[in-house]
Amino acid sequence: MPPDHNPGQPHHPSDGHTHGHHDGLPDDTLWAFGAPGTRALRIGIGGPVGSGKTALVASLCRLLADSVSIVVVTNDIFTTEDAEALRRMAVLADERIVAVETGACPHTAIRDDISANLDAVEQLEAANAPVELTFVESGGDNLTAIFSRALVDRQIFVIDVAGGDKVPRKGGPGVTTADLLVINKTDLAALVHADLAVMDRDAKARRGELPIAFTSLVEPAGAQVVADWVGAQLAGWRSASHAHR
Ligand SMILES: Nc1nc2c(ncn2[C@@H]2O[C@H](COP(=O)(O)OP(=O)(O)O)[C@@H](O)[C@H]2O)c(=O)[nH]1
Ligand SMILES: [Mg+2]
Repeated sequence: MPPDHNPGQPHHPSDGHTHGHHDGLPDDTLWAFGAPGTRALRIGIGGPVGSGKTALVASLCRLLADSVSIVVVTNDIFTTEDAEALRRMAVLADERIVAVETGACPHTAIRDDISANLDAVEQLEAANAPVELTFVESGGDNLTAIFSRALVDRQIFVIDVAGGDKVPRKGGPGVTTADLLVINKTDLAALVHADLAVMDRDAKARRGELPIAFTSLVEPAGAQVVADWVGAQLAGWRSASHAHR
């Protein structure tokens, strides 16, 4: 059970708590506020524009939605394009997908002023109850965008090989600290002369023991390795809830 959890007191970020008091705890205790298992597991999906975040959300929904109740919040700067794309792909019922329009600063809406996202998440989870898994796709901007631990329990950072094999070496908090680093578009590696072994080595140097997944989402089961990781997180979330009872 997470040491900071108190079942009698909802731990809401708007009452001034931050994730800072989690510092130094083992990663498995880093669930966002609230009792593990009493709500959906929330997973953030961040990374630069075009790296494949929406494609990953779509693939994960295709792989998991038969067995898990899923909702998705997308963040776009001025449009609801990602949400519309997911609806067109019909990976979930329309009412399970909601867009937050973030205005100028997409990273602010997932890291600093998370209230619009948290409202969207809570409303979506309530309207589609019971929800087991919530994805929050960030509006991509650059390598620095990460999610507040008050918004999501786990975060996946997606980069792609098309930017060249230097990207993991450049580091940044997404590459370095995300719970899972996805290096996408491996199908394009040869075309852009990106060396996957170099990306793997540099990413490991930045991340230590944290996991890395190479994907090609143009392949039908390209996201299976990520779906397996999500399944393991979900199992951890559920067993944390049992341990808590
Ligand atoms: N070749 C290739 N294209 C991909 C892959 N994943 C995504 N794409 C394409 O990359 C573009 C951007 O993907 P999208 O999911 O919208 O990126 P986002 O901005 O991070 O959400 C789209 O045209 C996708 O079809 C991949 O693994 N391989
Ligand atoms: Mg997108």
